[in-house]
Amino acid sequence: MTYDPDNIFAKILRDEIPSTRVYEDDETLAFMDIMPRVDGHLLVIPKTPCRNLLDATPEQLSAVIATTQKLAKAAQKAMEAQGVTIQQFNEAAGGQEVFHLHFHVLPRHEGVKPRA
Ligand code: DGP
Repeated sequence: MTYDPDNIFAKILRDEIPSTRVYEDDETLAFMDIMPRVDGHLLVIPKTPCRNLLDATPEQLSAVIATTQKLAKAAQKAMEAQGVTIQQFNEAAGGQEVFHLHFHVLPRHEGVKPRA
């Protein structure tokens, strides 16, 4: 599968469309999900082109997972959550809607189900 350089997250990376950025380093960017399924729902992406997990290099995966862990801890603390759910989808059949690798970080509170 090919990488479309005009996908929404590529445009966010280039600042062509607005986003609420919460973290950035040389390899990764994190921003708030525009359709949050829980309060504090954020997304972590690599800065380099990558369609999804199936397309990722070990270096991209390593950087994105490290940032995901960092932000899972920070989001849990900031939201006073008891846990964190990490989600990741690959290809349309796997539930992927935006074709730039991303990990969802969802702070979770006891008894609160994510919105559909
Ligand atoms: P998925 O590819 O199924 O993992 O879902 C993509 C997620 O991206 C979904 O939770 C909504 C979010 N999203 C879609 N468009 C935008 C956008 O323009 N800005 C932001 N911040 N999030 C978006």
